[in-house]
Amino acid sequence: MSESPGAWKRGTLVRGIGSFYTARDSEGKEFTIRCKKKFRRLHMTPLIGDEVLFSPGEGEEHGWIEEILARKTVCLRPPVANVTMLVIVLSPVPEPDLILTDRQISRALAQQMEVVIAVNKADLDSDLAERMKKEYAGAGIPVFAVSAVRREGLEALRKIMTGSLCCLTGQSGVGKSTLLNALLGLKRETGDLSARISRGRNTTRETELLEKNGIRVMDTAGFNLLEAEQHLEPQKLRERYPEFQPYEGKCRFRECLHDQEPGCAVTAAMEKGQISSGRVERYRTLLHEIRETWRNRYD
Ligand SMILES: Nc1nc2c(ncn2[C@@H]2O[C@H](COP(=O)(O)OP(=O)(O)OP(=O)(O)O)[C@@H](O)[C@H]2O)c(=O)[nH]1
Ligand SMILES: [Mg+2]
Ligand SMILES: [Zn+2]
Repeated sequence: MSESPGAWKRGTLVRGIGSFYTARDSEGKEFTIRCKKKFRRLHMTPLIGDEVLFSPGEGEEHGWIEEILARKTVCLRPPVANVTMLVIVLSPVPEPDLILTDRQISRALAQQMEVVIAVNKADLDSDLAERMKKEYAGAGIPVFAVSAVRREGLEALRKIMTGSLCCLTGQSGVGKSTLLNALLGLKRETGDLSARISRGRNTTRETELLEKNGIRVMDTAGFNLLEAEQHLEPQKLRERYPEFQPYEGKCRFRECLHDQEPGCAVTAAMEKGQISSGRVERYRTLLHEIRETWRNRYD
């Protein structure tokens, strides 16, 4: 094994199973490497998307992760590093859970990630994408209508994804893996909806970073729940709503949280139809939840 830093290589973690990871170097060559114990002592878990320095193994032998380089961004759910564009996939079935979507948007924007929404299965319902466009226009989030099975609407999505490290996320069964296959021209495993429910688990269980034709994108396991954010001050939440920004400082109270305060400019804008009422209502639900978590933070 090459022990000296001079023999270390640089790569991106693209897959991982247990303590074994696959690093891909800039030429696309893959190496199996393991995580050294020192990282566990430092409470550092390598994440897919991490840039690492590693000592390659000799022959069949695996190598070792030597350093994890500073992360640009980090997500806990799905657990990934360095994502610069979050692609939230929604579909008519399973039905969108917009509070889950808003939680993801809020966390992504807090790290200056770009966010786009892909409304898949447009072949089943062409209306949903239009509704989502209205819902998220104020937040400046582009919405794309696509059908992974009919291969429709893919070009516009490919175009916006090019040049970013993208991560597909969304509930189980919305078609993330099918969409990724269609975007990159691959044939990876996807799952039948009824089979999934009877098995009670996701089709995709491991995060994987795929690269082709200048697109770098992660497929992740779907999830249906995201816990309240810990350590977020309630008054910081409003900063993550781009559509509130034109009204900040215009409420009667300087510290207005846009909840039920009288003279609230956000409420007035919502009543005039200038801000989506759904976004405001879900913001308030999240605000109450974060307040509760914040109040109990020392328990
Ligand atoms: N009608 C229709 N069905 C689709 C489309 N895209 C995917 N599906 C179906 O949706 C089901 C789930 O697709 P997957 O790609 O496995 O979903 P996933 O989001 O990756 O799910 P997890 O890996 O469990 O998170 C499969 O039966 C797909 O054939 C689409 O554009 N239209
Ligand atoms: Mg999948
Ligand atoms: Zn207000």
